[in-house]
Amino acid sequence: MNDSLKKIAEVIKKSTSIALLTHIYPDFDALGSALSLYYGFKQLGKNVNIFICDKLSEKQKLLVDESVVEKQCNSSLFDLFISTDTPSKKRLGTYSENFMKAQNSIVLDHHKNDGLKGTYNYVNTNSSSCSEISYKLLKTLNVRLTEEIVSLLYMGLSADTNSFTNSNTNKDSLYIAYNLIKLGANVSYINEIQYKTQTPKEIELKKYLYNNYKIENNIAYCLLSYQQLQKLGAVKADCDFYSSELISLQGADISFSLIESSKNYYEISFRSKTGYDVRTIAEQLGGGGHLCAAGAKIQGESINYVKDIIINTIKKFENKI
Ligand SMILES: [Mn+2]
Repeated sequence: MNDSLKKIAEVIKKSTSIALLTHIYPDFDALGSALSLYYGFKQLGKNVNIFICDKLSEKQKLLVDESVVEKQCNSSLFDLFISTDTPSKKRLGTYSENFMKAQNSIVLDHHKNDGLKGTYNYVNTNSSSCSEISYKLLKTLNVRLTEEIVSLLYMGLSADTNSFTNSNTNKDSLYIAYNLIKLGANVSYINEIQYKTQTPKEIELKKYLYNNYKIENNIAYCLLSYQQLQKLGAVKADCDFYSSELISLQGADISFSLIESSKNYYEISFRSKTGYDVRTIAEQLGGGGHLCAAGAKIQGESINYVKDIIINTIKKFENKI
């Protein structure tokens, strides 16, 4: 059951020290939704810290000030925990215990909930991004929407709609984008970094993708072992574009990337064309997400063994919606 943003704003106003969390392997929406709140709460005079377990990609570091992110979380210093863009406890990674044990907590999300519950919850699966929810919350709190804040929100909104091309693009997401631009979001810089910049590493990673992807019936995929990942000098976040790049292939209805992020630990990212549901497939593998973009994390003895599990799961559950 959802609490109103007004109620959530009251809880935030009453708190003094806030810990902000978001999901493991944060994407731009995770960063936009959490960091915009970070700067907003600072304005309200709160003591606020943001904790993220994983390393940011090279591109993310061009749009986000990584130096504000902290690693060591001492729960006793906070009277409120807030998680953004995260549907399950598992997705909070090493901070899940801090969140679960918190006296006072808030879940803000736009995924179908997968068990993560706060003392207060605002989950809206009709929102294209969690950044949209952060925007509404900051407005409810009467925070001054600075250029820095609206740029972070626009970054998240634009990323989760894939620059307003995904099926979650609608009049609401475009109207919020319009407002963010009106308030000074640095659209051209964000677009330049998100969609028009290729770092040398990204080109190497694209080469790897196009030399190694496979297409089996209507499924396009690419495997990347831990050894390869290290050889490419990349972290998992650098390869987040793989599944969306593959779904653009003609004939592919479902795509996935399978990345061994550390020895025998695999990250799967799914994409689908309209009419296919990858959330159900990800859920079968212990993950979650949206109809057209989902993910899961599994352990396995070899990359090919895990790949077979995924393909079999897709074949079993790919029924058109
Ligand atoms: Mn999101």
